[in-house]
Amino acid sequence: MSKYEGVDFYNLDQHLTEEELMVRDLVRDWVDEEVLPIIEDYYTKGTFPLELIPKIGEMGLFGCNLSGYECAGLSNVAYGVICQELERGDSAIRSCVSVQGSLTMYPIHAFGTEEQKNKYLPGMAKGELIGCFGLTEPDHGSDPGGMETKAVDDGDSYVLNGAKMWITNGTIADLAIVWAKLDGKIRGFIVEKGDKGFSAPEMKGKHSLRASITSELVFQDCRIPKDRILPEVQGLKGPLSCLNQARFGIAWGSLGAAMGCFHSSVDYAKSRIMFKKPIASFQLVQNKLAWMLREITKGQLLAYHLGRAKDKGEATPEMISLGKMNNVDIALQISRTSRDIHGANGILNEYPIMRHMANLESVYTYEGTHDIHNLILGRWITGLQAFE
Ligand code: TGC
Ligand code: FAD
Repeated sequence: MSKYEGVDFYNLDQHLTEEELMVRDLVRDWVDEEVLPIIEDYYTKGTFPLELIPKIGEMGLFGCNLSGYECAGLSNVAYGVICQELERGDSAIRSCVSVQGSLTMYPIHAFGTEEQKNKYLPGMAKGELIGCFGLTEPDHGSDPGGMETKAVDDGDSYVLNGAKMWITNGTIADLAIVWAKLDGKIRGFIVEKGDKGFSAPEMKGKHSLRASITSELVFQDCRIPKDRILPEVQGLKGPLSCLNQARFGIAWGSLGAAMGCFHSSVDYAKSRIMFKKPIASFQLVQNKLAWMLREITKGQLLAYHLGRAKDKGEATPEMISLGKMNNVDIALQISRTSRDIHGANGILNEYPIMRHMANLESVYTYEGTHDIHNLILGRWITGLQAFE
């Protein structure tokens, strides 16, 4: 395949700062050199490339848009372009970084005590400690407010009982942010690997995100010290605030998967000869390529504007929902069109297409399903909630 040079039809690069361009190029080269050569193998084996974690830490990508505690303090747009480049490698790599930064470091940073921040954040920024985020339960996915995991106040400890499911990084995590009801109110707790009564068995049998670790979290009379509660937030807005951060990253990340598929499609269409001509010379194929570029370009403008709004503190949850749902939707459609352009070859692991397509099926569902985001927008438009 030809060297990947990015997709920038509307010259968005002119609006990125030097720092944003530098980090984007650093991650782009790293993905080309260290991720793409190994990822199909990990995907086939169904395991996560753990050896990448120290380098991700060294590059300062974990919690990169947080400040202090040895975090890089980059802009939200920088975080976005990082997610974009990582997901061109594989959604699993972006997922690992999203969960670590947006879903585990962010709640400690936003809602934790000074002691908690000092204890966990520097190690997490370096990738020495890995975190996960336990919100979803076997019977509560789109409606996390119905969660059944409970915490009970017992002297100098809290005792947790319940189960979480579909938890990215769960089995490899050193700590988990676990959302549970204490006296009927949702609270965030920090559970550490090795806490008695806590286990995190890996879930197997996935056809999607195969290079990502997905786990159950099980709490059976799991006793944790009182100083492991996140004191500064209660209610569903705690976990939902974290989701704003991660959904924002996905709005960018999904574009990376789409760009990878587009790049492969252009290359393939120019070299594949049928009816004695490159298939790129046929109008129907050009129509598909033009449509891909159109949707990627619109998605980029949306993500960029959202990022600058987030940098100014002006990105609302509904704006983030629109970004996540639109960009994942078009990325999934682009991956399917790309598979079509590659013909039978499109199903081979020689090309990244089916891997991206299968991954994007999960991305379409996690962090709020496509239709949950439709309903969030429907509520914003009409003032009427249609969830129940
Ligand atoms: P609702 O009445 O809307 O809100 C309850 C309270 O939360 C506040 N709130 C938010 N706060 C911050 N950010 C947001 N986006 C917020 N949305 C709502 C709201 O103001 C209210 O606060 P207060 O103070 O009045 O109590 O709640 P609801 O029960 O009607 O639920 C709304 C709904 C359905 C939209 C929400 O439950 C939802 O988003 N469901 C989807 C669940 C979801 O996205 N789960 C994701 C799990 S984590 C994951 O998938 C990680 S994948 C990681 C990877 O590998 O990359
Ligand atoms: P359901 O809620 O059962 O939804 C099924 C279908 O019903 C969907 O089409 C949905 O849109 C529709 N639906 C539901 N409610 C309504 C409604 N009111 N109106 C109309 N349609 C509706 N969770 C975590 O907490 N942490 C993680 O790290 C994490 N990682 C994940 C990794 C992977 C690979 C996957 C696949 C999931 C992960 N999740 C994680 C869970 C994810 O957030 C949930 O799968 C998601 O929120 C949807 O929940 P559900 O799968 O139970 O689907």
